[in-house]
Amino acid sequence: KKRVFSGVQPTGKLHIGNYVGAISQWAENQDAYDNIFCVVDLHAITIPEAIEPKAFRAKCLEVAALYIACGIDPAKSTIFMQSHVPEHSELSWLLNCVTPLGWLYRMTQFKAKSGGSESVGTGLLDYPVLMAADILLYDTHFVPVGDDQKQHIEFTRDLAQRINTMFNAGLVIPEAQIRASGARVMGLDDPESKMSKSTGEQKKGHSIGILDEPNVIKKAIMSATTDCENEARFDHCGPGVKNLLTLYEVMSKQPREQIEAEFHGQGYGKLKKALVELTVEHLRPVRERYADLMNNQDHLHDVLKTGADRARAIAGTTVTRVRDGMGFVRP
Ligand code: AQP
Repeated sequence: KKRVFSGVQPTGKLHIGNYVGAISQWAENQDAYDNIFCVVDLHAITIPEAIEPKAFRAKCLEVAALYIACGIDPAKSTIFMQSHVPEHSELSWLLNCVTPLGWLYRMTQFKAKSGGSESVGTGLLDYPVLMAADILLYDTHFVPVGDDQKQHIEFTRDLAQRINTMFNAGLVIPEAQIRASGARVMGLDDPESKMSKSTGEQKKGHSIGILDEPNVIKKAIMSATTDCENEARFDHCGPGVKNLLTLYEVMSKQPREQIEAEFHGQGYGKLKKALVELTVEHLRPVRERYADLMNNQDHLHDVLKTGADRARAIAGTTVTRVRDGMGFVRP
């Protein structure tokens, strides 16, 4: 089987964009691949000002539990905490030394998150190298992610090619797996910008949290920004309505023509109400499974331990290959 690797940072409020763009895809395709899913806690500290240790620890466990609650089956997929596998940090250093600085300065995520400030941590600039290490450690073929991660996957491919050429490291060149619809869910309050975990935590009505209660979901969708016409056709409507239609499409799995026939020319109230119902019912079992998992955290810790053991076994062989290629003396 081909191998899949992906992860989510344990920061902010996990939202329907993370679910649609990433986690639900992982769950749906589980049987087709050898799956490795990681809670990327080392990435989360690239903005250290946002870290409060007690809340951070809880968030890491929350994300691991959410993976399972969203349908990732530990019997089929390896689930682990990035910091439990030290090879991520080690390969990251080896890759750092062959990464041209200019490649990192070009990354749009760094530009957006640093805002041009020189006082941000070096880890923020280095984020794509750690992500490349995550992916390359497991000889990954496919990386299912949202649209915003495209540039980081391109970077990973370029870096793998560079180290293969320089040191014959034999790294597998991965490919991004980005869904055709729903790869970039937009903010409900501002359909011009991507739905984001940090904004979702600060601003009510920006996102639909995966764990939000039905009344919170209802409020967010009913107050979503739409435009003043009555267009509900995918190729002719404004960005706010397109966002709602796309969420409806992904969760209902109905063809576009059927959705357009149902909602076009009807006023957006009908679309919003139907989307509330669909979203609440879609996320209800996730919330219930999540509550069960948090009530018995021993199971969660067992899953993470088993996952880290398997991940380490694979990661260790890759690091040895790269070390050998570079000419390090074996311990
Ligand atoms: N709005 C989105 N639509 C579709 N997919 C999305 N993803 C993120 N936002 C959307 C995908 O979710 C996965 C995990 O995200 P992450 O934690 O690695 O990345 P992120 O960019 O930090 O997430 P946020 O929500 O944008 O957080 P902040 O507020 O910190 O910037 C990835 O596969 C990502 O593509």
